[in-house]
Amino acid sequence: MTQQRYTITTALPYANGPLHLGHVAGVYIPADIYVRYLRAKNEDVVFIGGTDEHGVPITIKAKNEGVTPQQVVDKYHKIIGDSLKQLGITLDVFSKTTSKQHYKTASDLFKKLEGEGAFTEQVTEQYYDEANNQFLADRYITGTCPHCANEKAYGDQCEKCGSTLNATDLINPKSALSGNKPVLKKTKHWFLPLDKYEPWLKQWILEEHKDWKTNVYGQCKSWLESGLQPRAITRDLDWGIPVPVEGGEGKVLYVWFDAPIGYISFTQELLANDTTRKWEDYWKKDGNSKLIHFIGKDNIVFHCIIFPSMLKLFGDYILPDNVPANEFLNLEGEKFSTSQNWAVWLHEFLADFPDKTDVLRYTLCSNMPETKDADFTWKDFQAKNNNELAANLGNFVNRAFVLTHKFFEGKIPAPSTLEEIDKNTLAQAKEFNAKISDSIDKYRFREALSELMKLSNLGNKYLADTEPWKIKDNAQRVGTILRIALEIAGKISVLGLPFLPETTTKMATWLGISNTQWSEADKDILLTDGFTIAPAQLLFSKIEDDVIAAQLEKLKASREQAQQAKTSAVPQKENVTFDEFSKMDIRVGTIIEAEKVAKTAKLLKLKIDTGIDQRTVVSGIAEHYKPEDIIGKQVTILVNLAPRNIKGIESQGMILMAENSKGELAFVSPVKEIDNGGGVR
Ligand code: B3M
Ligand code: ZN
Repeated sequence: MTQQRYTITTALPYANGPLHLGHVAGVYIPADIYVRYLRAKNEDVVFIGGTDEHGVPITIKAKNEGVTPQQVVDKYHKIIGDSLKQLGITLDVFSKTTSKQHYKTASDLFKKLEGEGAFTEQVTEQYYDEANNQFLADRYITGTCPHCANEKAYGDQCEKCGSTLNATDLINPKSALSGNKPVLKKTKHWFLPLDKYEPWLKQWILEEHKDWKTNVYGQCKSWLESGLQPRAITRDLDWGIPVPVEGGEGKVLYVWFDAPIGYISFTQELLANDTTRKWEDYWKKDGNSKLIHFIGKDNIVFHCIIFPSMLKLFGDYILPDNVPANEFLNLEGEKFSTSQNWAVWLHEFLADFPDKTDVLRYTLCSNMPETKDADFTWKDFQAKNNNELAANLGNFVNRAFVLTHKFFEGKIPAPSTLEEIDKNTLAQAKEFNAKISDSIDKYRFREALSELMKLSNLGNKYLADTEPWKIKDNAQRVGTILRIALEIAGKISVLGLPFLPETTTKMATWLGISNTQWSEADKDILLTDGFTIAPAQLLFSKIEDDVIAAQLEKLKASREQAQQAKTSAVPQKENVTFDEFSKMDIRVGTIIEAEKVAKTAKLLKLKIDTGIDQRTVVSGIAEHYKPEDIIGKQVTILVNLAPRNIKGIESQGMILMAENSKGELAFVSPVKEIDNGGGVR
């Protein structure tokens, strides 16, 4: 049998924005821990990543910013790639789905399957913008939601009530390109007949993969039990990989068809000039590789059902051995939201905390959303740094180093006779290799990391129990104790490498350990007698309260900014003529009386001196202004609005108000006093 190999993939983020901590905790940290662990065990691994550069949202972003889609994806590919590198994510390749190789591989595979009759073709009716001569992707159609009457629902989803929609469900559909009403037009698409694969998928997942994580298995089960439908794998769009067969003109492959093929094409790019390894070794059955996809929960169906069906069709390809998908990470108790700018962006974190990459890795791993959604808070980040990394691990290593310098001039002492406590401690320390390995093998990264911290606890406790600093006239005993403490630090430097690569690499260097292979941690003795260790230095510096407060402030401020940008981004209403505008008689007036309207929360009854008369206006501002505070204020009033009866009061006109993104209202008042009755034009 060929030697065991591993093909490890990370979900390809869309290149239309930077990464936030949710992506990192869900995908990259667990994948990198797993891969570093495999490499430390001398396993043969390829670690694949890159950006997903197709799809409608990228074209929309480009259009909004007045640049080409290629410019958008190039920009974010770089930001994402750089930030992952800085975080110590050791991908072997970080490519993009706009690469030449990818176009070739994806087209070839499509052509092959098409030639074999693997797809079905269907003609459907889709919205078409006649002014722009093009079919409209669902995201390019807006209209009124049939469920909640939101007038700005998209053709695939209403963001107000959360319903999934078909573009044809929208009332009053409008093209986002021309603003016109789109027309329905026939178009042909290729479909992947997933229904045909249902029996096989049921057997393969539900029977043969009971070992998958419960959240993953459960989602697959519910998909499979509700019945699979054929899925369109082509789109009418001009951004993507052209459909490479006859009749495909003007159409591209659906982004979710080409993106997972990226894992294959990126492996091809990685090994193109490799003389000892071939890409097939990591993808074809006789290469004996285990394929493992690290993804977030929203990608489960694509990686467990659709891509495996494709791989099976490709022929002699391997299928995923496991898909350890994570749930979501929240931020300060709320969902990450790109549009609301409620996010900690990885590249910004790295700019603010360039020396805290391990602290981030630690925080996100110890709080990984493995079985349920988890929460990142800045306070927790601070606590993990100060109370766990600095106070436990950092303190232990520092004490062992300080004492070795104090009593042995920094030279690693040779051990002598072992007492009971020494033997016990060494025996306990020895168990950690198996414990941590077992947890990582089961994709339980939180558990693995907590074991690592227990090893550090063991070291701290050993020093506290033996109190070497109190021993008088027994250098041998002190030497033995310090040697054991340093050996535990050595073990941590080996077993901690997947989690805290920067810290543990430092520790290994300080201790003179050159071989950090995983199996080394099984040894009682890792260190060399007499080696002069580095001077004692702090592994982790404390994070002060003001640093955390500043981050919380920044988070809130950026959300407010996003909200403001959104308000100003409300689309302009239809044009009016100057004559139409001139019909409105808007004047400056002064509030001379104000009182609440009984039994209402929002209404105030105002008396306004308009310069022409004194009149009553009912205004919905009671939640924003107290009656006593506004007497004497100048406001603007539309005086020729037809009188309306509001709660039994005749309202003669309307006060003009400005509204911010939070729905707060403010009077529109002249900035210098104007005589009542002064016109507004
Ligand atoms: N780009 C969706 C996402 O970023 C998609 C993943 C592709 S993995 C092949 O969540
Ligand atoms: Zn709705």
